[in-house]
Amino acid sequence: MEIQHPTTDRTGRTPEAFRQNIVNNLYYSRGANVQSASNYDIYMALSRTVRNHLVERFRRTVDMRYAVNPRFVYYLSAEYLLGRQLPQNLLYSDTGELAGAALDGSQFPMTTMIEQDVEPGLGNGGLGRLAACFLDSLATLDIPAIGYGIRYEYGIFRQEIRDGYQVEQPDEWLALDFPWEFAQPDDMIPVGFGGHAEHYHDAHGHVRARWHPAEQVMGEPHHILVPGYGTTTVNFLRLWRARATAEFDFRLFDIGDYASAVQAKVHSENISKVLYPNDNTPQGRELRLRQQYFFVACSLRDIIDRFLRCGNPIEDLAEKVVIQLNDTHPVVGIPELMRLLIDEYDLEWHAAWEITGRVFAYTCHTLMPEALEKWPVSLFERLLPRHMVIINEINRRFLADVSARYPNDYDRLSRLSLIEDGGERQVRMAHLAVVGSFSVNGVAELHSQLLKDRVLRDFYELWPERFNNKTNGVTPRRFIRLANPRLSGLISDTIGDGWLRDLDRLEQLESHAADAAFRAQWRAVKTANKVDLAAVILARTGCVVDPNSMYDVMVKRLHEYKRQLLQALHIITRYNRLVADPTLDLTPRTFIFGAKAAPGYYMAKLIIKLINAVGEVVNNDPVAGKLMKVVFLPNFNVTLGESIYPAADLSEQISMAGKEASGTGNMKFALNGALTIGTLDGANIEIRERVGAENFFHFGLTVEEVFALKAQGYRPMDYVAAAPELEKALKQIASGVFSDGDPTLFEPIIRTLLDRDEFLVLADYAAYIESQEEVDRAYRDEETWTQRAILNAARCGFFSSDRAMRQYAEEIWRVKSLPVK
Ligand code: 26Q
Repeated sequence: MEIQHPTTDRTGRTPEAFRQNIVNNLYYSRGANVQSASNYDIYMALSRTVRNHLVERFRRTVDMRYAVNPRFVYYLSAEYLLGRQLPQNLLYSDTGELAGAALDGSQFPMTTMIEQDVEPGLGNGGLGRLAACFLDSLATLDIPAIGYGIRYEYGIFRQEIRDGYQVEQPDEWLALDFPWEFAQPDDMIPVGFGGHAEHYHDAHGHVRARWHPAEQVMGEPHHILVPGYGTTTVNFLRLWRARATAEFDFRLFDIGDYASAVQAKVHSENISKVLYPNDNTPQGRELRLRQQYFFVACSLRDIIDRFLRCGNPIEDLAEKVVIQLNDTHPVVGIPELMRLLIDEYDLEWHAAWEITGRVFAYTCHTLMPEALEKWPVSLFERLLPRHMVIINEINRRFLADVSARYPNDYDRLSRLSLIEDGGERQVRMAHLAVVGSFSVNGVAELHSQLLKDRVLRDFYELWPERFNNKTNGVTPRRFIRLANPRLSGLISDTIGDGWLRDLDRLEQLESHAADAAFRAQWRAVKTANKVDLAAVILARTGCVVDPNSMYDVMVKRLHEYKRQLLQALHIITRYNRLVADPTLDLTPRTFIFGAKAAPGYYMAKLIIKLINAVGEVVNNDPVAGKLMKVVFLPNFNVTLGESIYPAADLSEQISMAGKEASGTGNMKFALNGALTIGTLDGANIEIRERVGAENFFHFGLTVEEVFALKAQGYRPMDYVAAAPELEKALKQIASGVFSDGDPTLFEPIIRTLLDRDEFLVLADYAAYIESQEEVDRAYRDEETWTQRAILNAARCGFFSSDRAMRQYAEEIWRVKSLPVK
């Protein structure tokens, strides 16, 4: 059959054609007409119409790559936090104006349409959002790339705040049809679990192994298009949904066993049911390991099939395929590829290991020892018996090499081993990742250095050439252009619109920082964004805030190491100063928080309650309430972030030094013209280096000082004794000032702070307060503040994910951009 490619745009780019397409979609796929249509009908018809505009580019991208057979990078990630698709796809397909014209004068305004667009929350926080930014940049750079992940039926929970407490609600993002995906039920891939490995002699008399899984599950692929900005390329994200095998469906007819057949089906399909809501603390549940193996097995099968379909021989896999592992979550891919190469493609161990080690590259996103994933050997043996045998063999050969290099160094062997001994034996996934990859990268300079010096030190001694840094970045399309259209307009009016694909051009704003007229425009943008956010705050919390006050913002996952508590102590201190002296001339501030806590993280949830409780007291105080407000915005997610970053004056990045691998919110704020108050942690250090120390409020212990203090024996009480205001704040929390006189409620918080204070909140308190006083003074000089804000944005072009992806492409992947002709 001759395949006809469309030579003209089938979708039509005139307002009339666009309108007609909406009407046709409405009529034929919704069975509705304009008179009968609901908001959702029109939203679906509009989204399908917009998607159609991307399909032609997508087909051209796929067909061209099939013909050229280039080297591909595959990004494996258990999480993707994509954010809303409609505004992005309107922008990237350049149909925003057409759509606006089509809806103009109807009862279906664009804002209503966008409100219908549900964001797929298939991730927890930084790591998942980074993956989404990377996909955006890869497409924009025309790099042949495919993202692989899991199509969770329930993404990150929806957070409600009731009586100051977090309440989790299921995220039913698929309750209505999701218009942006293409399901491919005709392209399922089988995945095995359990059973045993059998050894047999092949035709040549060689001993070989074959895995006989006890259980089989099917992976059903779903595509989401990933368009590049300002280019023809449209890549895609392939997400796997778990489906029971047809066999189960047949068994359902066996009435005698009907109930257990349905149960078995449910068991299979549970794999992609829900995202684990932990961030930076792994949960060692069997289902989680099943999720990981499920999506990795489907993805590798898919990658190899695509490779072979292009006519390549399996021995050449590493020439055409490079796989980036987003943290340890997909690391089971290493033994899985070994299994495929050895058991299914008959390669010798040595050849298979050589290929595997040239295919995988590993990104580490953590510094927390407890966040390093480990799985009990017993669980592995039961779920993936063949993989456990392969891991043991990898370990045996690896440790033999180490012994040859460091004879009789048994401590080193046990430190390096892929298996942790002593107590329950566990597979160390980060060790497996390093041993099986040719590249190991951290996500900011400091983080990469700490990996070499501490977390993975023994491995660095073995293979220094494997270690490298790739500082994170964020996409300027979503986090400036879409989130902050006012600022984007001002920037484009000033320096043209080339910055959207070349963020270093923001440098050209620098000379305008000295121009009072430009500063006034910049301020007008910020004020308008603050007015918009005030409306959001009012709608979500009922709290009235003053857009003329400083917006001091801390939005991120709730974690003790991120130290939301430090900000809470600062707020209480300010409050006390105002109550003590109502004439005090403090800079008016609005403290804005947004944070989800892992549902099982007791302390994190109690900190949310504390922040709300402090807000309750402060906001209702006749004196203090005039000069400060504390708001906690429920359900912080990508969409909410898009209305918060543009409105912030001050960005809080106050983790204990040595704990935040990079942070990416810090970049989003700086690019939107907020100043940062922060510790010398993660990418804060690089932001400060670039914007200049005079445009950054830094405080607190450095990593070296943190280590020294801990080594010498940290005594939190010393810091309480030295700071009467701190002592007072703690006493207030402990005595029930923020809990209607109940001294028990926040006792656990007081206890962790006074007993152990693992994250040195009290040690950094005084420096933080002092730095906040400096912020107060600086904010009063409006012109200088604005100048500093402009310089922050102008000097942060480096933090574009385009730059990050270029570095990965050149320095790790050796993949080239391949524009669609
Ligand atoms: C693992 C096993 C079982 C269940 C959950 C997990 C799990 C899930 C998510 C472990 C960790 C995460 C997420 C980690 C994360 O978001 N890390 C952040 O990554 C960002 C991007 O590199 C950095 O900017 C942040 O500093 C880092 O905290």
